[in-house]
Amino acid sequence: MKTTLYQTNLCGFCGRVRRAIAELGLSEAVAERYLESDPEGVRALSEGGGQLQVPCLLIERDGSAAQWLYESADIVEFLQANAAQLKA
Ligand SMILES: N[C@@H](CCC(=O)N[C@@H](CS)C(=O)NCC(=O)O)C(=O)O
Repeated sequence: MKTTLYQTNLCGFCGRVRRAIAELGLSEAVAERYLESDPEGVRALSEGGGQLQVPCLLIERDGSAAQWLYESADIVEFLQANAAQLKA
């Protein structure tokens, strides 16, 4: 499973997810894209996820369609539930 956090620097909801990533020891496991400096990321989020809202966690699993998970609380819950697998 591969995960990528789409975010911006100033968004407080993104900061909440970044803190959870750090607390769970997932900094190496979750890739990050900062949309202020990533126009291709803006396009990918908008077209793939369907909404230009951050934070959004892209979850890619072998053999499954990509999942675009919005809402900081839902992202934190997903990371907590899957931390062991993401670190493996
Ligand atoms: N309830 C959402 C709120 C996210 C949110 O409001 N993000 C802002 C940036 S701080 C945003 O992307 N706004 C653009 C939009 O919603 O279209 C969460 O907890 O993730």
